[in-house]
This record gives sequence, C-alpha cells and structure tokens, in this order.
Amino acid sequence: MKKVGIIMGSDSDLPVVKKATDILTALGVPFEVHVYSAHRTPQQVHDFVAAARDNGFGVIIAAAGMAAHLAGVVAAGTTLPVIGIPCKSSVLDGMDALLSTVMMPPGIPVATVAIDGGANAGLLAAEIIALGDETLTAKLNAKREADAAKVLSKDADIASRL
Ligand code: RP5
Repeated sequence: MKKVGIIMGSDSDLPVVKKATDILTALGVPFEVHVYSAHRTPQQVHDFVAAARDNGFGVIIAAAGMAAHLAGVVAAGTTLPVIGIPCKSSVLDGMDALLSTVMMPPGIPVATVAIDGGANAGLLAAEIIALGDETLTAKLNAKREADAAKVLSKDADIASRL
C-alpha cells in the first residue's frame, strides 16, 4: 500500500496533525510524519517532495498556520495529490492560513480542508490511497456507516427525551 506523507510547518501544528494520524492509524494506512517549514527549512521540504513518489508515497498532507505556503510549495514540487490543512494561530482565527492554502493559481492544485481539519485530511488521504485497495475501501465504507449509526442513535435518544 502507498504511504501518506505528512509535513507540518511546526511542532505547534501537531494537535491538528494528530487528528489525521489517528484516522490513518485506525484504518491501517501507513504514514510518515515530518516537521519541515516552507520558510525555515525550504531545502528539507524540497528534498522530501522531490523523492516522495520514488519513496512510496501516494499522497502528501501539508499542515501549516499563519502565512501558510507549505502546501503550495509541496504541490509545486510534485504531481502527487496534496492535501492542505490551514492551522489556526493566535491571530486572525486561521483565516490567514486558509486563504494562503486555498488560493492556489491554476496548474498547481491543493485540496484544502477546513481550518484545523485534520480528521478530514486523514480521511481524504485514505480515500485517495483506497482507489487501488478494496480492503481499505471497505473499511472507509464501514466507518461511514458506523458514523451514520451514531447520529441515528442520537436522533432516537433526543426524540425519546423531548
Ligand atoms: C507556521 O507558523 C507553522 O505551521 C505554525 O502553524 C506557525 C507558527 O509556528 P511556531 O512559531 O509555533 O513554530 O509556519
């Protein structure tokens, strides 16, 4: 199975990234995590991305806050699919990172999830890997059904109490 590469701009982004790694761990999808910054360690970002396909990665998640150029820089260096997670910082409520991540120019796509949307980044990465894996597809479908069952259980509970 192809691996998911996960890069975060700072270890302060870890709580958001952890939501993605929890999903991937639960689904049995292999991943590798790094702290590389588009601004502070551009060479390491470049080296990782340039070798990613040959190193067995099928998709890359890039999480960053503030002037979040990481996902865009990663996408510029590969035609592997790139998922961007804009991370909320102490100012601007993550709008800075959201716009920096989502507003990519035509030709260099980044699939941007919600601000702090680590769980959906993990799920989307798994869905991409699952394109070539029926077992993983079945796990994703089972999770969807289990999540729906939880909502229906809450519906029944609310209906019985009100
Ligand atoms: C970004 O700046 C990082 O992705 C992080 O979200 C933000 C703050 O970084 P630290 O100052 O916490 O290292 O590059």
